[in-house]
Amino acid sequence: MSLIASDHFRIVVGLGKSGMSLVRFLANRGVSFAVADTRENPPELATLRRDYPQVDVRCGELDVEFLCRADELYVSPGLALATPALQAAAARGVKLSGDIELFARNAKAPIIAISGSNAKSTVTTLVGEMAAAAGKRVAVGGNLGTPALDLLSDDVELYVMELSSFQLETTDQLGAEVATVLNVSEDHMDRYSGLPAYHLAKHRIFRGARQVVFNRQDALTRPLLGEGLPCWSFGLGVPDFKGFGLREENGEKYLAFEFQNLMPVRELKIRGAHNQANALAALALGHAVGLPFDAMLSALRTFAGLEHRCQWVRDLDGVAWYNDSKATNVGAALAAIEGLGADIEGKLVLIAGGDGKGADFKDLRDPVAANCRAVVLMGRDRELIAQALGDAVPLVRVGSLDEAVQQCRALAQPGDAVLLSPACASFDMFKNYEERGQLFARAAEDLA
Ligand code: UMA
Ligand code: ADP
Repeated sequence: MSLIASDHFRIVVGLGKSGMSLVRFLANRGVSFAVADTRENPPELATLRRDYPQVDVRCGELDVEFLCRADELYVSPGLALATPALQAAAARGVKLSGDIELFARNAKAPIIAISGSNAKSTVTTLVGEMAAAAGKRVAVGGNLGTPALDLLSDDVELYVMELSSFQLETTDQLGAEVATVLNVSEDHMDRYSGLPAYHLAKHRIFRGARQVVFNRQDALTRPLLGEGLPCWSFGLGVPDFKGFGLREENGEKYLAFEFQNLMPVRELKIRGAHNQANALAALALGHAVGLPFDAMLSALRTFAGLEHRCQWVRDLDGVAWYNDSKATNVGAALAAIEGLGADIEGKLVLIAGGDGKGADFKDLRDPVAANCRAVVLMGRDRELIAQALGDAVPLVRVGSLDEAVQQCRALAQPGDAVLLSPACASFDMFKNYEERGQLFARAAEDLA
């Protein structure tokens, strides 16, 4: 039975991947609905017309009168709730909701809910692999991969969901078995009035949660409403009661839980301190839902990381090339610069720049000065980064990614690493971060 009233009329706003999953969900349950999108030709229009020709679709500027025919709007995470037409409809009593709210109301298995400014996809995938290693029928998705509603099935024993702040804005009661915000640093400042508003959106993940995981090294990850809930923690320090962390014994560093060493850190395939934190977060989430340690540790031993996240591309003349195209904000680039910078003999030659989404780049200056030989800058906001970096290291401006790769070849010395970690979104020059990463890897591989 679906927990959705069938006598109401809904409008799906936004016809991308999540919009199309809403269409399938509502159509399968016989709910009456229409679709709107501000774009003249939204990505799923052809699919909708082919599979659901009877559905009324309005493309182009949102029409408030049309929206007000609905009791409830399911708004794409890609559209700001502050959009005037949505606010006008809300002011006239139309409820604004989203796919994750519907997912939560209809999911029958426990949900592990994962948000944060960075590391969401890595931790979500890792927890999914841990659950699979433990023999659970697990469904993994959300902001990553398959849209939430497409995962719903009576067969699923555990949902592992990556959730963005945009998705959480339209979610009232998630009711997760365990929820976490992995870390909080500036991102999407073009959608939020500032860090407090973004922080508030992320913390909606804790609504209705039965357990919480927080990061001991980031106070902004502690739930504001967590009083009385069982709390587990992770961090790179020595763990205490209900904590996951690192402990050193006889010169060997271990992943540890409370007073028990679990596994030597060197057995992890993923590199860098940030990835040790990610492994600990995944262990904490898995432990909270009762996954056994042996299965979780075996998943940790085999997980080699995701594409475009500090991914090794090749070695050439003593220089290693890394693709970290997924670093679409300053916090992610900082983790890569500091994590990789500490791991190599020489210095980094960094490629940065793109669509900065309104970020402040000043936090890059000191880590860049400490770890980089030079920075190659490209994209729309390259001058903003140049201003923030000042005279920390030599800066080279380029007009294309191919030119950036050529410049890095000339600048890097044996022992160095070239790192694409842009601290920016890719949309000013590329279709998405995947395309940026693939083009970088191809250009690096083509170097002779
Ligand atoms: N758009 C319009 N008009 C509309 C609707 C959308 O102009 O009426 C534009 C907006 O610029 C928007 C973009 O289209 O940003 C994409 O919107 P969409 O509705 O087509 O998006 P979906 O394909 O449904 O993808 C969304 C998530 N996208 C965003 O949050 C921007 C996907 O996350 C998610 O995988 C998918 O739902 C399934 O759940 C992507 C993402 O970039 C990967 N997320 C951000 C991030 O990770 O930083 C939050
Ligand atoms: P998300 O899904 O939140 O974007 P990903 O797992 O895709 O997270 O990683 C995105 C980027 O974040 C990577 O490119 C990496 O450099 C950086 N990163 C990974 N782990 C951490 C961490 N624990 N803290 C900060 N940044 C991280």
